[in-house]
Order: sequence, then structure tokens, then C-alpha cells
Amino acid sequence: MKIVAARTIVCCPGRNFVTLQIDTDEGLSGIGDATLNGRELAVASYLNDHVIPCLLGRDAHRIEDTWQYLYRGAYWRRGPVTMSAIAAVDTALWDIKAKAANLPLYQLLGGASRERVLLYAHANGRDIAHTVDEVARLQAQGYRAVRAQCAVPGLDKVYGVASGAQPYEPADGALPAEHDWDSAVYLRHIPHLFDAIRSRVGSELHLLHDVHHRLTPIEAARLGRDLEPMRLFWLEDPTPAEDPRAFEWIRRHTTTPLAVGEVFNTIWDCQPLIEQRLIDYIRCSVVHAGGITHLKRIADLAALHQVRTGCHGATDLSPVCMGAALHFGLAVANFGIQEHMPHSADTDAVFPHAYSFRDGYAHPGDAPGHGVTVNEKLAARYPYRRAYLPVNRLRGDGTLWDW
Ligand code: KDG
Ligand code: MG
Repeated sequence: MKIVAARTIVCCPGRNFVTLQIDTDEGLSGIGDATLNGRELAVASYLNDHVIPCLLGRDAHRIEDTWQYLYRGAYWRRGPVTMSAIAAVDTALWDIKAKAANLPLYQLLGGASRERVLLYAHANGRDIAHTVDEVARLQAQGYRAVRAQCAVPGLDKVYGVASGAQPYEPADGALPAEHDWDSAVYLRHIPHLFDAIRSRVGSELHLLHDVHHRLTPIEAARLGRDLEPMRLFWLEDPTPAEDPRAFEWIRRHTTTPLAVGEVFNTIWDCQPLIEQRLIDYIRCSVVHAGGITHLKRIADLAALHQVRTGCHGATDLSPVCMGAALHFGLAVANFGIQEHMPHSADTDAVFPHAYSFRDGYAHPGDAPGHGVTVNEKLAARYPYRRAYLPVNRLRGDGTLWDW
């Protein structure tokens, strides 16, 4: 089965998405997500200008060989742009192979290892009382796990906390917005938040929190220790993960489980953290870590060290990525949890999908392939709009900080 055409589809039904479609001479087509928040057109160009010409005429069934060809052949390996482009090709080819077999993708990944995929939802609040109410509301909707983020007193805008009734969307400016940060205030505030949440929702609900890389290792160690009585499911991105040795400091001081990896692109980024058992959950996604082929490799390395998956699933990963992630999550042995942030109605209309959410769980559906399609006519009504993720500055002197 030969690849005869491939093209990118860029659209903005509320936020930007890049989708790759691959067509074959047997009439089967597949799609893959190539969205990289704030750098979307770089991936579209990488695909259009450098990858698509190499795909034409190749055997669509040779997924592993195509992955290696794109990864090794570039000479310039890794990085989010390259790996998102490779991921899009890989996901589209798995979609085609599963359609050719007339099977849902999870059957080709070894079949279902569970009945359904555990999700965590997002609670955001303007203060502690509001965040506690939001967590309780999601618990009442049936979620078994909730991530809680809260505005920090005295800080104007805090990354990762939606303002007002707006959906969470950090890429909110035609140029990067500037947010405030103050680690000392945050470190005093967050333990009170989780204490209040536990008192309200009891001990069974899984609670998660995302630090968004903003603490130093010793500060993160302090937070992990302060949160131990509240028994978090995980503390995410406690410190920037470029230096894996920073996690030794955190681990030395706390038993709060750690999750890292949404900004990782390859198994090489994950390797030291996993092999030294410095984390408990690996958060790489299908789209940013080289597709299903490479994510499976990361999960297998993680399984050797009792690390479980916790795939990134924010709304800047398209429904195509969510569909692929749910097939992966249903099949992979060491699945942990899947992030769920609902897409807008406009996005769902552009990307009709077979997956469904119920009672805090998801199922990828049984349509052949990954079960997500793109309505190109509708997509064309939403042209690309430039949007950047913000930068973070320390309150007081304005030093540029981690997110
Ligand atoms: O594009 C960046 C977002 O995907 C990120 O801020 C979301 O941290 C995030 C999460 O855990 O979902
Ligand atoms: Mg995160």
C-alpha cells in the first residue's frame, strides 16, 4: 500500500491545531496530530517542506522503518518540532494500518488490558473556597481523580489557572503575556489549599497538582513534604527537568509521588529519571514524543522500573492525539492515568471522534483506526491565529523565571 499524497491542515476552532493527513493508493487515509502550542507553523513547515516529499511512494505499512528513516535520516535528531512532525506521520500510519485490518487501533497494540481508561479532570479556582467547590463539583460528576490549581494571593495572573469562567488556555496573546511569580507565597498557600480540599472531599478522591516547573529542587522538596499528609496522587513538574539530578534532591526529602514529561520529546529525555526511579509517572504524549511507536518504547522502559504512564492531555493536544492516547492507554500494561481537559464544542465539531467519556473514565471506541476524523470544510472556516504561551517574571524585580 503506497503513500500517494500527504498534506497539513491548520485550523483554529478556538485554538490552533495542525493535522497531517496521509492518503494511500488503496483509498485508505489516516490522520495524525502535529500541534505544538505556540510554535504550530514551525511543525507545519517541517512537514510540508521536509517530511512530506520523503513520504510519497513509501509503503504505508512500514511504520517502524518510516519512523527510523525520519528520525535517523534528519541527522538533526530530537527536539519538539522534529518529534511532533514524526509523531504526526506515525499516528497517521497506525490509523491506516488499523483501518486496513478493520480493527480499532488498540487491538494492534496488544488488545485491551483494561475495560476503560481512568481520567483526571481539572479544577481551577480564584481562591481556596472556589477551588474546593470546583473539586467537589467534579467529584459529584463522577471523576475519580482531580487536579487542583488555585490563584495565589497577591499574584495577578498565575500560569495554569484559568481566569474567571474562561476555559483553561495558556496561549492567550498575539505576543507573550507576562505573568507574576513568587515562590514563597505559593509555598505557603498550596498546603492550605489541599488541606481544605481533603477536608471537603474525603480520602478516596485522587488529588493531583501541577507546579509547572516553577520551584527550585529544595523548594519542591519542601512542598512535597508539606503535602504528604494530603496523600497526593502526584505532584507534577515540581522543578525544570532539563537536569534530572535535580530530582534526586526532591526524592531524598519526600514520598509524594512525582510526575514529569509533558515537555519531553524522546526516550533519551526520560531515561535517567526512569532508570534512577526519580519519578513515578511519565507524562509524555503521543504528539510531542514521536507518536505511538516511540511512546510505546518509553512505556516499556518505564515498566521495567515500575513507573506508570500519565499522558499529557491538555486542550492544545488535538482530539486526534486524545483518540490515539486512549487506544494507547487501553492497551499499555503500565497505564496509570490520562489527563482530560474537555475540548470546545467548535473543536469537537471539526474533529468528530469515536471516543467517549463517562463516570470519570474514557473509552476509545471500536471504530477502525484511531476513530478520529477531520471535517476539512469546517476546519477551513477557522484560520490560524498567532498565539503565544506567556512568560513568567518574579514579583518585585521582574527577573525572568520558569513557567
Ligand atoms: O501547552 C502547554 C500546556 O499543554 C500545559 O501548560 C498544560 O501543564 C499542562 C498540563 O499539565 O496539562
Ligand atoms: Mg503540566
